[in-house]
Amino acid sequence: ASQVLTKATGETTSITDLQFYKDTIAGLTASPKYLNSKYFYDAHGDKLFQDLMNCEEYYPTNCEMEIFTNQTADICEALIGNGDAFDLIELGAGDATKSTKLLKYLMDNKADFSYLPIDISENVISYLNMTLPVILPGIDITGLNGDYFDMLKKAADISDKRKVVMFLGSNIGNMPVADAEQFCNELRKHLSPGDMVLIGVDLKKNPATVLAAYNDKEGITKRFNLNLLERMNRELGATFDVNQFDHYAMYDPETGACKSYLISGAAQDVKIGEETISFAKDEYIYMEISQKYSVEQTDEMARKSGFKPSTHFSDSKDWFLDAIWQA
Ligand code: AVJ
Repeated sequence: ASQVLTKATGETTSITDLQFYKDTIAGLTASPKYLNSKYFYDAHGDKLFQDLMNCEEYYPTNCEMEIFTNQTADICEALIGNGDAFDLIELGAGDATKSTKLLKYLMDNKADFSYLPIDISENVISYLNMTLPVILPGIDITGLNGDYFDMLKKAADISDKRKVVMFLGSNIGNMPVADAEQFCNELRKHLSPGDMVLIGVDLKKNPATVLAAYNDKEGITKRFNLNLLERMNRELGATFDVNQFDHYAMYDPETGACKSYLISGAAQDVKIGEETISFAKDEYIYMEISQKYSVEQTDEMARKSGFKPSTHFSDSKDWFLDAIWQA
């Protein structure tokens, strides 16, 4: 029998109507099997990602934090431009630790802006709506929970001010290159001349450094991946035994693709809603890509999608790039 869920509103839905369920079944009945890493971020996943950002091997957050700490004024002055009021929209805001550096500078310097964080995690948006006004009294914040472009449209409906879109933390890396290009194209279509983008990109570097960041010794990345199976158990009533799956990460320095897989330790069947998914021993589920770019490739992607690449900000090791693109 199909399971029925009761939403916070009291409304009931069948799990088979959930987008999460539909995407899960599509991925696990495909060959080879895959899952969408955007579903990593439930409350447990948010916490595990926090732990990851604090772990020794995961360098991107520290690099971008160094950029935002040492070059706050230069970055903010570029965003403020001629001083006209603007909407500062952040795609995938997370805990906003990095952007808070910029927000604080903008508040201290009386910049005329509204902050519109967008995130796939409901948990993240309610947290930001509650905590940011405490940390930054007087901030004009409207958190939007949902997919990037749906929420970008909503943001455009709320206001017609100049838009500055931040897409930080190498979130763009969670798309294969072709999808990233298409994403930037679509982003450009949602913007007008005068608008700009601040994008954070993880750069190609020593392959061992990259691989270690996605294969940490403590096994946080493994738990981060396994959490998606546990989330299916929690939300979709799936029957995954996570002890029957192992994590495998690889980095290809030629293409810059860093990929994560879960490998089935045994032949096994897993029930999800009305479906039974069979795994062969050693079969993989493709979980996530974290694509790395060169600086030149980043500029190239901007141009291809109709932006003018302008200022580059990077850390002292040149491991990470925050770039400004003009619409
Ligand atoms: C949040 C997408 C930037 O790909 O580096 C961290 C997520 N995955 N470790 C990344 C992640 C495994 C992270 N992003």
